[in-house]
Amino acid sequence: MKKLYTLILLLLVSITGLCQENSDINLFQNTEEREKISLNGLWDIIVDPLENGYYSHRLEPKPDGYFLNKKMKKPSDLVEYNFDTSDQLIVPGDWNTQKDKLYYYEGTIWYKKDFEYIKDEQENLFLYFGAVNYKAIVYLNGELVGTHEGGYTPFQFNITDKVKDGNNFVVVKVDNRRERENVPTVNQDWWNYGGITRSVYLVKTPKTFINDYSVQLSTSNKNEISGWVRVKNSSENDKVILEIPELSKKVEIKINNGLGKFNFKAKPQLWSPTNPKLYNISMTTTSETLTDEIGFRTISTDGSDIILNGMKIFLKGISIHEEAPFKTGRVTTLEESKTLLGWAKELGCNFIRLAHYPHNEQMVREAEKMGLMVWSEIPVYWTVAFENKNTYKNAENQLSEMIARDKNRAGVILWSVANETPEGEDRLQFLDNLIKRARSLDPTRLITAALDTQAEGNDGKHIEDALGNLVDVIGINNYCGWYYATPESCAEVKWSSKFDKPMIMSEVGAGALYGLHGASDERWTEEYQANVYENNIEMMKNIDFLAGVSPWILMDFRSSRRPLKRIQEDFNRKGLISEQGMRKKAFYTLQKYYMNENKD
Ligand code: GCB
Repeated sequence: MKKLYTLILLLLVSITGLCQENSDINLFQNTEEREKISLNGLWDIIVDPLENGYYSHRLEPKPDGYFLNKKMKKPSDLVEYNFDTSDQLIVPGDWNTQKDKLYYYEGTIWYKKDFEYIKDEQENLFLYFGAVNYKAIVYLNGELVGTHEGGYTPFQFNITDKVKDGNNFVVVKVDNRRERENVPTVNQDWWNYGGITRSVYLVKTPKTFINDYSVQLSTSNKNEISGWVRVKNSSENDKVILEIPELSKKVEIKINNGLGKFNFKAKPQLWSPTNPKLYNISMTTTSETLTDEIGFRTISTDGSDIILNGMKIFLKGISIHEEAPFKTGRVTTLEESKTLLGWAKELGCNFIRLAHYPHNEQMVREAEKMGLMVWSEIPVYWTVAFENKNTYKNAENQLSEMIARDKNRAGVILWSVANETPEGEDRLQFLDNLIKRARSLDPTRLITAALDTQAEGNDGKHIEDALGNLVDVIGINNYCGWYYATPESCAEVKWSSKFDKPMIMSEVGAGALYGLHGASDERWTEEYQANVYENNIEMMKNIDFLAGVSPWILMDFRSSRRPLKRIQEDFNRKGLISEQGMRKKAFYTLQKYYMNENKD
């Protein structure tokens, strides 16, 4: 029966052609490895809480807004702003932690950067942003080139026809105001770091260029590698040569209407946490060669088990926010990502939950190299406006951009569509649509969501939220011993589920201030936090459908919901490590559990 179902699903996928190669998202694969000019560094900025540089006093868009980057030419000129003598901010980076007066700022800041360019008729030029939180309106030399909404995914614009020989300037209006219809919505338990938070590049390509590709194990035969490559401005008879030297493969791919599909026999070593093997690949056309590192593996479920490469695996994980260790603010360097991931490894993890939005690409690539399986999610968090069509479109776009960027990462095993959303018809329809979209873009990975909607019975907790029907793996967020009950009572809590599916305890935890010691029933002490972990671990050992754990959270992180002075000081203190890198007692409690856990 199961086999028949899989067969029908595969047929449907191939008949309808619903696959990532047909995605309308236009994003480069592997931007870091392309020929590019970095626009990172200092940008001139103007803080504009009233959007004076955008709207007239009649609240109409100004034709001569700040994006024109006007200069005074003669003494009688009136120009009430000047980028060249303004403040500056570093890109990539959030603005909140760069200037004290911007700590709480939510609104518009204009960014401007000058650059020199020598035009080459044989080339295309793109302006690429790793991420801007939240809304970006982008101008080149005073002309609009495009807009983007959503703070955690990349976007790019073709500026070949707009760039000039010599001096050019980019202006970006960045607005991180929270709005009810946005994704995320107005309330969230993390800092709303604004700004151009990830790298900005000018990416050069030949006229005919490889835009995107997918290379992975075939879903129907694990002795085959299959995929596709998309070539822009291709002509008839164009081809791409795909090489994987270590597997002695050199494959010629014919391009038809910009798309080339391939499928060939190969027996690569499979990627896994204990052997995170990646292969160097290259793709060559007559005008360029692109390289990447690709891992191959299979991921599926069987009843309540998660199956990696045909074998059951228990996910020993930890949740992580994209917050920089030692200095707070957004992660901006590879070293910061490596520090966070190194701590996860030290804990004994083979899995990380990257909460609550797509983290930067280097983080995902580094995790993959270190043998960490990844849960990646979009910020459909709490009570987004499920009934609103534009909110849905926005969420779907963020999901599609996340999948477009990371579809080649063997490390990513789970796409999560939501966190702690309240039950209801609009929500179920919204998430059903998102899940269908995720499956159509990527039929090779598992879909999950974190739920906090468990029913209470005399016999314990019961998982019956209808969302459980739609996902492959059920994430459960539960704070026994912190938001309810005493820590000691947690060991006895029993769980049951209506679904024959794997469950990941995607959040569990308690707050503690590093260095605060006391009794194990005294809030905020390291002892209390460790007590909560000890008892929740006992509880989890009794859940026979438990396939993994990712407690909340690796490191203390900034949140404007956490005002308690002397303890929180604007930090959510549920970290196992303080923001200064100090390990709390519970770090060792979880480490001991993972080191002794031989379920996989
Ligand atoms: C949750 C949320 C997470 C919060 C956490 C907490 O359930 O998913 O974003 O930070 O609880 O600390 O309350």
